[in-house]
Amino acid sequence: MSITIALAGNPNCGKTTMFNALTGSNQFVGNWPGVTVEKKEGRLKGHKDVSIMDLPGIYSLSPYTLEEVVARNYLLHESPDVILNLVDASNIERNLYLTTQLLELGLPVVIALNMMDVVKKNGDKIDTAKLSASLGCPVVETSAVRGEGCIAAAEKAAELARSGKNAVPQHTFCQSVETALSTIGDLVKDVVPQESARWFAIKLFERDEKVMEGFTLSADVKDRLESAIRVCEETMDDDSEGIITGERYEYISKLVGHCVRKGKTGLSTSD
Ligand code: BGO
Repeated sequence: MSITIALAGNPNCGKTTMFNALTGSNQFVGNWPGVTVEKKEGRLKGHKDVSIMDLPGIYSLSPYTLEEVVARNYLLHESPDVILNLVDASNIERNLYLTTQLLELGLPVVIALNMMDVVKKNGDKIDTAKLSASLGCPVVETSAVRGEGCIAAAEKAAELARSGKNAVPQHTFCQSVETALSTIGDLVKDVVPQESARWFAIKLFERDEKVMEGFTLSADVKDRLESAIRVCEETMDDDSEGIITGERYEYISKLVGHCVRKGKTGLSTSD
């Protein structure tokens, strides 16, 4: 079975370095259809049947930049077999914001916890087993610049894809949001793919216009959807997008508090 691994991560997390370590000179560069965003694809070294698709560096799966739209359209419509999510471990809190969204897509996900050399140099400790259990996906430590752990992370991703085990997101929002998501999920269950139903429900809750445009919903369904969102917004006294963003950050902050122990220097690659 041939496997396609989608490489996803924030800008500057080390994705180019990782992509080169994984593919060597075996890569093809072009543009994503219709846009001037670079598209890179290559074969995993030593594995003729595993290809790596490098996605644009993004902070979120929102619809606000060309890169985000290209990346999410690829993940939703081209069905890669697995996502290899590169996380800059020295900026873990910021990077996990994208991770929480990738986990909701219903695809298998492996996290490559990159820049581990920086983390170790700073004297920080990350409990990767706890992080993996908390997020619901495997975590592999890497240092792309040293070539450490890269192939192992990609091989883990290929193995997970072959096993067919999708990520099971462990994060839930507060009761009021979950009630709205459940109502929205029921309203659109016949038109959204089952495996990515949670991601779609969240995007519809956020009134993501690009997602909304992708469906032909009756006026009655649209009204019921809007009223489910409004009830939650009134309860929470915030707009729906702000509610989701706020809860994601709160969740990530707690998660990092449980899994990361800071050393003395507190430096990251962005310092
Ligand atoms: C420069 N560890 C460390 N320490 N650095 C890493 C690692 C790692 O595991 N992985 C990548 N880097 P990209 P995106 C640089 O270019 O792959 C470094 O945007 C410099 N350049 O070497 O480009 C990598 O594709 C001058 O650093 O990331 C690169 O995701 C001084 O992280 C940077 C210091 O990697 C971004 C670093 C002129």
